[in-house]
Amino acid sequence: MDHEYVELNDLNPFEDTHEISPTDHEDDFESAGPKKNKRPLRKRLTLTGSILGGFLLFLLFLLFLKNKETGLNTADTTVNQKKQNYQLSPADSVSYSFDEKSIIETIQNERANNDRTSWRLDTANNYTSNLNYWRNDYNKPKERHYFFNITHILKVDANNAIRNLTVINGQYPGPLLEANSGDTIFLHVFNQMEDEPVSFHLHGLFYPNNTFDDGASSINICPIPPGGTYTYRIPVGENEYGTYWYHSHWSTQYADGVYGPVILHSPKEDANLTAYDADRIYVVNDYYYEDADTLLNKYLIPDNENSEPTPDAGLISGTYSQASNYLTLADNGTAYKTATYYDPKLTYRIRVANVGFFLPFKFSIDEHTLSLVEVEGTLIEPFETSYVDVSVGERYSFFVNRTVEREAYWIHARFNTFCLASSNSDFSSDVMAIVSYNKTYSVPESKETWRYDGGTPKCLDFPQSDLRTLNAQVPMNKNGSNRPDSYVELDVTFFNGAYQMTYGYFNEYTWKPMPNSSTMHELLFNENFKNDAYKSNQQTFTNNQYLLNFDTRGMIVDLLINNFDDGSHPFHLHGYKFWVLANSESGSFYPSFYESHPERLDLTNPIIRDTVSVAPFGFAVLRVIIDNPGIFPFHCHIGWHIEAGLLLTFNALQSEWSRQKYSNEWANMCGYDFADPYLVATEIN
Ligand SMILES: [Cu+2]
Repeated sequence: MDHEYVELNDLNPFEDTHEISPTDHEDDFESAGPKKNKRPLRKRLTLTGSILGGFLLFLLFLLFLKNKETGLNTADTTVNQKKQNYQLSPADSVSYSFDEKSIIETIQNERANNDRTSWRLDTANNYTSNLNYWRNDYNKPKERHYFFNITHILKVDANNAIRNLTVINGQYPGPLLEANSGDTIFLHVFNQMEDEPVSFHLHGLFYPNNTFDDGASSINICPIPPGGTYTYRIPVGENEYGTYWYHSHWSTQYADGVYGPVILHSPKEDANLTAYDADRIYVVNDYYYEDADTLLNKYLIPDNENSEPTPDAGLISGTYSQASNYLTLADNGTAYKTATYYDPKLTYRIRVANVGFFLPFKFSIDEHTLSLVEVEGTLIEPFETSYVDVSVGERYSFFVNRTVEREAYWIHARFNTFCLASSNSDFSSDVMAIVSYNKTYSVPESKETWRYDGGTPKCLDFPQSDLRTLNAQVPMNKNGSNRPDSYVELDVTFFNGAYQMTYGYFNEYTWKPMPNSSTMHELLFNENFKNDAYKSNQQTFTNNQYLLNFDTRGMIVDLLINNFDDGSHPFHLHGYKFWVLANSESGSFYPSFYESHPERLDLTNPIIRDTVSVAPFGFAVLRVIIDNPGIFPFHCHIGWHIEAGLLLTFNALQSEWSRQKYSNEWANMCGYDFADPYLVATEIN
């Protein structure tokens, strides 16, 4: 047991304080473990020096017992020890630690003064890349070690609401992760929560030869149980660069704060872009005043078709207050809006990601044009626009040009409330942040040009045909036809099933997470599951897992998605990017259309991306080449819809990935009996 580990628990300021007797304490540890839908009382132990030694021995003994029961290895793999181990090879290994002790002390001091603001990450600084640092390391592959400590912070005054957040290293939102192409990211996670598992997914990354660590709970991996640690090893391919993000892939957890941006740098990318000397990312999300698991339990109830919880607010890089008086405070109000300074002498590359749970938004900067150059790691022919629509999970980067010179401007993320099932009059859909070109400035007037035109309300994304991949050719069948080697028709619906519960369906299949295991784990170790999936059947459905099995390297596969639902769905495929051959707000696409309606396909240089929104009653045709072995979920990225089962799984090249190495830690994490809010929700009658 590492001394610092105990000290952190002892000092934990995220927990309400009260004195407890040794007897209470014993009960607390004996009943440690997951508790369904019930947050245990937070307790802080205040121990005098005389009983500290005895307590430590007692704790070690309990941990020993607990390890014997669960197979967990919490005693000898603390984050601190791992940090020391990895520092043994300094030549090619860099650690990015965080000063947790300093954050804790600051928060404690603040609470003593009845002031709670330092739970906020300073995103105006943290979400700015140090380009020289990364460029100096080009073509020198390194291990990049990041350390995440996951806790709840209770009753914070977070953007107009007193609520609990789930946070990384004591702050909200999560820190920027960066790497160069060819590096390997090691994400060391210590789950310090008592009541929830956690799992991390880096959205859009390919995880070459290691999809065991993709992080999708109960699909690629079992989540990290309360008190557990795990290290995700994430190789970054030579051709992986651009704008990404990470989030918890456990249930609805990322809506409570477990997310952040990712930037991958590359000389190959730089060579194709205008030279730039500053790089900044904004993450934008819809925001709820209640915990996501509480909202999920209200959403997944009988006879509640398509009534997703309505967000209460929107945030830009973790901050925005809807209260108008905050917006008039140019300097004192910086805690209530994100204010970023642009040096007028520099060329800025600006990135934006929708890290939300439900709604798309329209991103713009007053009196600026945006020149889009990159979409989800794909370089495009520069596209000039005054705004860009961003659905959940999508990312863009662009250069900006001022059309009028002022000292400051508003950024707008205009949320599309036409996508809501029911309106919320408190939700101000125009979410704002500041860009200033002077270090001092007065608050500008809003010059937003978007107006509701009175037409039919629509929940639509950017026209994908405006986005043209740079220097690319669509992979075509060797026989010269428009048809791929194989296609899969996917009809998307939401309808009432058992107990009048509404679920999301691909064809007749809805997903439920496999309890206490993962699809990948079952495919490796469960003979029945393996035999079923691994026959020559391209489509199988076992234990609520809808699998598309492709075991020929290089085969071209099209997904023909017909959306028969009245909502938009931003679909995301893990570990791959797809060519958007078609994406239309009306009509359908059937296999005979390859010959009868070839005009519905864009076969020149359409956009290649990992997330695309399919309009209500619209369709999309997405083409992939099967070249990355592993297990990859394909799902709607609206958090509520994942939990409603709108998810299937690619089983790509099983003959290859099943021979890859996985760690004992990966295999041993399954079998832990964690509480599953999804299962709790479905128990309601
Ligand atoms: Cu959806």
